[in-house]
Amino acid sequence: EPIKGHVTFNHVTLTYTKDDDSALKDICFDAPPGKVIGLIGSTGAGKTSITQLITRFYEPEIGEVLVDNRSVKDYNIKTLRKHIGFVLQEPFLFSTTIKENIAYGNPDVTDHQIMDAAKRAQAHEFIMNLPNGYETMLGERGMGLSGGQKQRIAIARAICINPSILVLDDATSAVDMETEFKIQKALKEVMQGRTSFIIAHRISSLKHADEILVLDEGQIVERGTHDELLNNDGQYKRIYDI
Ligand code: DGT
Ligand code: MG
Repeated sequence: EPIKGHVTFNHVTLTYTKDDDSALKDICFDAPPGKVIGLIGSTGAGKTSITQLITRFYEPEIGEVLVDNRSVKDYNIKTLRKHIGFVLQEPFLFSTTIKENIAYGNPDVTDHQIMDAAKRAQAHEFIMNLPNGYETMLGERGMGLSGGQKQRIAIARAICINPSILVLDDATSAVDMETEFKIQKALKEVMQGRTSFIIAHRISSLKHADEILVLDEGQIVERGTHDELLNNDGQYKRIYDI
């Protein structure tokens, strides 16, 4: 049965080390397929930790994490991870061609799919302006590309994986707002019926999320849509006003 990507957290508490405070405290939310969930909050608030529990990179101390109403513990970990796409702020690129970098981890992908993914990730145009287009060789860790260009290559890679759950962890931080908006629109289209998490520091990145969770010191302190949160006059509004 295909994974749809419905993610549920039931009273999840995560403690990395015994002596430390919990990194996550009593986290509850429901992310049905088709929805875009935004995560915002100051550094160390627990945003990345939440997404790492979905892949069972860590186990919660208390509570449970469900995918499609089934505990992540009951999944074969490889199967589970195959269905979750992560794009990180500083993506890992290899010293090979752009094309190989986009296809990385997905040997079956066709040239057509690679180009389509690059278009959606707003990467096609700059790739075509490189001396050898998709065959352009990158240096170590993607040398030769800007931070925002590397991020867009990584997003194209994630699109090719066709994930049931997509996590963008500060993945468009180096991309201008207009391009970011185009990428998000394209992702919303490709992720139809599946679930996306967008972690961001700037509020403009989350404007169109279906639900935004505002985290502070491991707790969800506010939740709602962009408009609802602006009306709340809480932490989200304060970040917005800066
Ligand atoms: P960011 O990326 O700087 O905006 O911060 P978040 O919101 O992604 O925070 P996160 O989830 O990385 O960290 C939450 C807390 O957990 C923070 O106090 C650091 C701690 N923490 C994160 N990862 C680890 C880990 O692998 N080991 C230990 N011991 N602590 C960790
Ligand atoms: Mg983080």
